[in-house]
Amino acid sequence: MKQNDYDTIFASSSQFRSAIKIIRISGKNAKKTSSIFNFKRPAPRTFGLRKLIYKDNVIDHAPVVWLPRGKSFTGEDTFEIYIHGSVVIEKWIYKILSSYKNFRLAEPGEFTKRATLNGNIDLVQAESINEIINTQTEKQLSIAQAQLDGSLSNVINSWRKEIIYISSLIESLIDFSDEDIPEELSNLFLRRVKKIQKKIKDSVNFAKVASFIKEGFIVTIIGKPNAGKSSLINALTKLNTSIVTDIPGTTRDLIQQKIDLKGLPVILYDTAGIRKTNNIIEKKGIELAINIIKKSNVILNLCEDGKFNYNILEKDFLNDSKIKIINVKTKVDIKKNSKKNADVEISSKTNFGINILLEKMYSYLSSLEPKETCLITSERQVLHAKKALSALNRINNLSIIEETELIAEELRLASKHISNITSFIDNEDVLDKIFSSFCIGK
Ligand SMILES: Nc1nc2c(ncn2[C@@H]2O[C@H](COP(=O)(O)OP(=O)(O)OP(=O)(O)O)[C@@H](O)[C@H]2O)c(=O)[nH]1
Ligand SMILES: [Mg+2]
Repeated sequence: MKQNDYDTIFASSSQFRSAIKIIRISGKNAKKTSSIFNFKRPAPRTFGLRKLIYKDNVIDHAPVVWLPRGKSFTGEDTFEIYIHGSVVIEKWIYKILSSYKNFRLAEPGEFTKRATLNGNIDLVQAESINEIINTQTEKQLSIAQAQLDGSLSNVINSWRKEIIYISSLIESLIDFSDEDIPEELSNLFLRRVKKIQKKIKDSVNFAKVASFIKEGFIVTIIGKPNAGKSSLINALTKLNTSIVTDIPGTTRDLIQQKIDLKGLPVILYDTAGIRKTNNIIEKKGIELAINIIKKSNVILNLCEDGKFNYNILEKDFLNDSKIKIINVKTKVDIKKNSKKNADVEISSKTNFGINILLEKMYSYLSSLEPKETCLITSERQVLHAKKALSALNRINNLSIIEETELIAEELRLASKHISNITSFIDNEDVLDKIFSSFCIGK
């Protein structure tokens, strides 16, 4: 533990004016809070309404809670003071506390870091606390909650146990001489290896979807100049997000707007119409359009005459089955009776077909969503899972009979990487990195 981990730290629940602010004081000297502010310490874990007084000045009337070590979030002695949410009261209390030896303002995430160091929560749970605070959709919240309540940690521990079990199988093989390794045992070994490889691989794959759930699925509107792309983004967002004119080549920049599609975060992109041009600005816009197409989950391929042009899509993407292309015929309020080869017909002017289009986008994107919520999500978690998977995959090329020791070594490595997902094993750099993205007070 670093020297400053012995300090008593404090911070409030928010930096802004609010109805109530909770000032949390945690550490070896937290107990002194009651004598500093001249009030009687309530019984542990019960609210007591107190007058906070410092040098004869009344600072506030506030409920206070005393949480002795072992039964607090951080695991340390903790006081919580529920002050009226004034910045003046907050700053005054900070000033007084700071004047005492070994008291200081907490760093970002420092309370959670202490909870982790004291073994109250594991790394996955610590990360989930930040996720919960930053969550923007219900699905994202349920994934983060599953991490906090330990369900994900249980899954990860079950992987580790399985790898240890497989190790024990391989250890028992070492005892046999080469010829008479029982076939059932080697079959059992291979079956179990395959199974755990699949489990971890599925999780790594789902992590990608989890990142879309977090950052937003990408839906890109493309089509020839004047096809009605900007009018559509405006209709979908119900905002004047993008400039609309009857001059072909109006949009050059990538215009982006986030929408909430029945709980799914979606980033909509309006792009420059794709055509051959010598205009340098338009060319750059078309480049941007092509780049975002490659990252998209869904492409809305717009066309006003129903002759959908796949040139651009065919070249690069149609073999990527993960990108869903929806052919959208536009301006149906004016152009009628054309060929019916569109997936949806819309008019951004009258809103005809807009809800059907949203429904189609939703049904595809929600089909990508993993059904379960126990998912690894952070880059750190994915990195360790991938390393464990590589070690397990290397076993495929090893001989059970001749390379038992090497297999055992790969299994040890896999097990170590899996453990690293939930525990930090004296690596404070990992902790510092995780907690630096937290807000103060957490
Ligand atoms: N009647 C009618 N006109 C539309 C509709 N959607 C777009 N327009 C018109 O078509 C013209 C081009 O619309 P935009 O939305 O700017 O088309 P765009 O695809 O963004 O064009 P660029 O940015 O130049 O590539 C404008 O004059 C719009 O008013 C529609 O549903 N009905
Ligand atoms: Mg446009």
